[in-house]
Amino acid sequence: MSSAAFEVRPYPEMWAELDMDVGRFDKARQMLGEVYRKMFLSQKNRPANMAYFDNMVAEIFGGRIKEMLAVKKKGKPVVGTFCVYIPEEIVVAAGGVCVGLCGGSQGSVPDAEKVLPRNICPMVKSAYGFKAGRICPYFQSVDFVYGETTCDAKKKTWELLDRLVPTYVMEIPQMKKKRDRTLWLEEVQEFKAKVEEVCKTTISSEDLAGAIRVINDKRRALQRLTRLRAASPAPISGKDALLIEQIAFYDEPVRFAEKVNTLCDELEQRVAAGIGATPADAPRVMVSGTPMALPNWKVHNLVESARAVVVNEESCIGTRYFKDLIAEDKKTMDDQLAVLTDRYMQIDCSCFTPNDERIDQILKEYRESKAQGILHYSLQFCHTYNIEEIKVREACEKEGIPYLSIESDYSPEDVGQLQTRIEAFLEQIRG
Ligand code: BJ8
Repeated sequence: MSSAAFEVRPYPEMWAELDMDVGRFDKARQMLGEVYRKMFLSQKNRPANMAYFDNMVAEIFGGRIKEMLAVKKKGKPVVGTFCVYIPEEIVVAAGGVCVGLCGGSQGSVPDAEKVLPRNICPMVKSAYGFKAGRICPYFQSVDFVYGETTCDAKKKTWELLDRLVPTYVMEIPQMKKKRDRTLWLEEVQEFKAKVEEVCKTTISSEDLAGAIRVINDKRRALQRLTRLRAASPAPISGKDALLIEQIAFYDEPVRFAEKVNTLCDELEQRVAAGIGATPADAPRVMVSGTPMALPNWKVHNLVESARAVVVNEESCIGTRYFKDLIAEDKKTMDDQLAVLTDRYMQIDCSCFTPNDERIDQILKEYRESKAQGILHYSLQFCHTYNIEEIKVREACEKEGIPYLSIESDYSPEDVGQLQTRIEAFLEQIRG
C-alpha cells in the first residue's frame, strides 16, 4: 500500500449500529491515519511483510470489529481486558475473543476528566473516556469487561465503569507468597466459571489445551521477533516492533502468530544479508516500564527520529506479555489451571512487593537485546513504576549502563523537552 493511499477505513453504518458518536469518531479516524502515514509509512527500508500490520491498522475500526461481532453472533463471548494478568487462554477455550482495551490516546482523556480526577494515570483516563464518549468500537462491541486490582486508579475506576458496561474484577495478589498463589488460583477458577456462565458453555480440558497452544504460539512468535531484534543492524525498527506488540492485543491469535512468523522469516534473511532498519552504528536503546497502549508511539518516535533504534520493550506491551509460556503436557483441568496460575504468577508487575525479579529481568533483556542504554518510561501518576524506577536506576548505575528516566502523559506538551533529554542520552551512548 502506498503511503499516499493509506487511510484508516471508515465504517459509519456499523459504528451507528454500535451506538457510537460517529461524527466525532470519524475525525479521530482521520487523525490516526495521518499520524500513521507520517510516523510509520515514511520509514525507509521497512520489511515487506509489515504490509499485513499496516492493513490491521487500516482495518482497526472495521474489519477486525466485524470479525468480533461474527463471533458474538454465534453466542461466544467478547471480553475486554486491561491487564496481562487476565488469562486470555480461558476466553479462547470458550470460543470467544479477548481484546485489550487500555487507552493510549489523549483524545479520550477530556471525556474521562468530566468524571475522574485529573491527577490519575492517563492510561486509565483514556480507557474510561473511550467508553464514556462512545468513541471506541471495541468498547462498544464487548459483552463485558474484566478489570483487576493492580493499581488504585484502576480498581476504583472499575466501580464507575460498571455503570457503563458490565465490569467484573479479578483480585490480583500484591505479593508472591504461597497464600497469594492460592488466592490467584481461586480467582482463575472463578474467572473460568464466569466465562462459562456468560456463554452458557462448559470448557473442557481439550478446549483449554487447544487454547493454551494457540496463545503459546502467539507468545513464541513474539519471542522470535524479539530475538531477531538483537542483530546489528536491527532488522526492524522499534516503532514497527511496538506496533506488532500492540496489535497482539486485538488481532485473531492464530492468524497473528502466522503473520509474525512470516515477518520473522523475512527478518532472518535481512539479518543474514546485513540489512537493517537503521545503520549499524545507530545507538541501541531498550525501553522499560509502563505499557504503551495503541496509539502511544511518542517515545519510540522521538528516539528513532534522533537516528537511534529501540531494540526491546520490557513492558506489558512487550516482553512481560510473552516471555513466559504455559506447560502444554497437562491433561486434567486441575493440572492445567495449576500451570496456568503458575505462569501468570511470574508476571513481574511493579504492583507486586517486593518485585526484584523485574530488576534481574531488565538486566537480562538488556544483555540479550545488545542494547547500549536503558530508557525507563513511566506514565504520569503511576506510583508503582515511578517508585520502582529508583531500583532500576540503582541497578543501571551499578552495572555502568547509560540510563534515562522519563515520566510522561499522552499530551504533546512535553515533546520538545523530551526530545532534548533523549538527544543528550543518545550523545552519552555515542560517547
Ligand atoms: S501487569 S503493568 S498491564 S497492571 S500505568 S494503569 S499500573 S497507574 S498498566 Fe499494567 Fe497489568 Fe501491571 Fe502490566 Fe496503573 Fe501504572 Fe497506569 Fe498501569
